[in-house]
Amino acid sequence: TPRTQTYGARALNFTNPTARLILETIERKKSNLAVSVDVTKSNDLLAIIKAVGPYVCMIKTHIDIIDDFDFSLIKQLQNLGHEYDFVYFEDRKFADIGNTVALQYAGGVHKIASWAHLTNAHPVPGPSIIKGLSSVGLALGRGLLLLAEMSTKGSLAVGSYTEEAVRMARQHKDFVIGFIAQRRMDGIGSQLHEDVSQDDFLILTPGIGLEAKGDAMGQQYRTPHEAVFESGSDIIIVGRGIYGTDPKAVDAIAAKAERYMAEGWAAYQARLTH
Ligand code: BMP
Repeated sequence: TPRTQTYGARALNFTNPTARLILETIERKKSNLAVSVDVTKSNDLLAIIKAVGPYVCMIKTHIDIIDDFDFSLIKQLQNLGHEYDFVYFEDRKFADIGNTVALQYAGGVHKIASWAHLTNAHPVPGPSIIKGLSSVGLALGRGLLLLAEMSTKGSLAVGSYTEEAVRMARQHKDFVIGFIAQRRMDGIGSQLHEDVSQDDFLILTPGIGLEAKGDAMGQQYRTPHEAVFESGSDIIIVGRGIYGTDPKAVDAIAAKAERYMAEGWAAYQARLTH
């Protein structure tokens, strides 16, 4: 099963080029760490990416929180991506009708589809949201994650909602390559007599922290070991646990990234042999 396959071997489970690129990058860099850089100044964003670049397979952005955004920032982000060998995940959380999300994904100020390898969507509108986004992203080789679960206290993405999200993904495996979730989704949402044993989806897990248990706004943290070893997650997403409160403290930020990378990889290696 995917849980005990190496990342490199799993690249062959996918036809989507972004899924393959992510798995090959993880294998090459021996890092299943994604850093979520939620800062509001372009210069801080670039400085943090430079600091963590050697230790990550992925950088997750919220491009719409950048106060001084100018499209020239994108070229600089792409250069760093090539220099340090990681992919971009724009955490846009699309949630509208197909026609609207296609416009939001392709255009506006941020032109997400033109640079983000990966983005995500809430399954709440139903399969039409995948149709809308794939009408833009599929031909570009992009990938989509569905938010099957969330890390926050009181999340409504549970039970049959989560199951339906997995069913939607199974119907669109060319474009939907995985989930934002807190655990593996293997077998979840499968219909009677359906063979889903060969299904592979990437599980990306936010709400990861080694020190805090949560924040003042409902975020809940688990450790890399809990996520990757116990729950079978593939990629840990870490934000404030790495960049802390001072975006200028780049040495400390690099050291933290190295630590999370080591913890995430150790948990994966333990998983392979258990
Ligand atoms: P932090 O590690 O600083 O708590 O940041 C977590 C990041 O992951 C944020 O960018 C947030 O938007 C995102 N996220 C989350 O925390 N929980 C989810 O369920 C889904 C998310 O995208």
